[in-house]
Amino acid sequence: MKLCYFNGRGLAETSRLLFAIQGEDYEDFRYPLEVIDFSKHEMVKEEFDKDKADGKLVHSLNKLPYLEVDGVIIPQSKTIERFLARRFNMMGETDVQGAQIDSICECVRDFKDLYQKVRSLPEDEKEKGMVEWFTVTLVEKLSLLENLLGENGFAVGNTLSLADVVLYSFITQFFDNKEASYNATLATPRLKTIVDSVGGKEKVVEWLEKRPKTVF
Ligand SMILES: N[C@@H](CCC(=O)N[C@@H](CS)C(=O)NCC(=O)O)C(=O)O
Repeated sequence: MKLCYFNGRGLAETSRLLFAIQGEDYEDFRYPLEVIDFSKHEMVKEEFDKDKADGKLVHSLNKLPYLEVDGVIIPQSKTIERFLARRFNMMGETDVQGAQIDSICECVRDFKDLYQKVRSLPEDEKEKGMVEWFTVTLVEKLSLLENLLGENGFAVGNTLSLADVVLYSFITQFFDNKEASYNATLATPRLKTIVDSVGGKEKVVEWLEKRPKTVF
């Protein structure tokens, strides 16, 4: 399989984590990307732009990431994550567990969308907005999410699933202020246990050490 994205963590990193945990070989293709001004989305990505202009990316609607499997192009990061999770037996043991896993991942997606509103606050309101987000809003959201999580160290069922990896990735990889996001889990022991347990996995530690160091 070939996972194609920019040279960043972004929308591809959860899939890369799934590959790392599974110990599965794949091509981790990364278009070069030079960030000029992140806040204004100013970036140089000449090779991507050329392939896009040459019509080479139409099967992913000119967007990244995509996953290539047996010559088939699969776009959309969440679809790729669920596909890999199914392949790696990380979508639960029943269709109901699969739906529970999916729900948790969608909750995380909602939280990320909500956070984008805080990120786009005017500069003079941002600092206050961030404090409020990490100490009140996120803590409240995580407390509600805690009700969906299992008590035995896994989000759903008795084995590691996509939900565990998505939760780990959300708390430890997504935010700029990683200390604040981790601290927001202190009142949610089930979630914290999951985050600590995924982060303690040898294959995850190895991947974090060996992956390219990128700005996002
Ligand atoms: N919903 C899509 C969004 C894909 C997307 O917007 N990707 C961005 C990079 S994060 C992209 O390809 N941007 C290049 C461009 O729009 O020129 C997903 O989750 O995969």
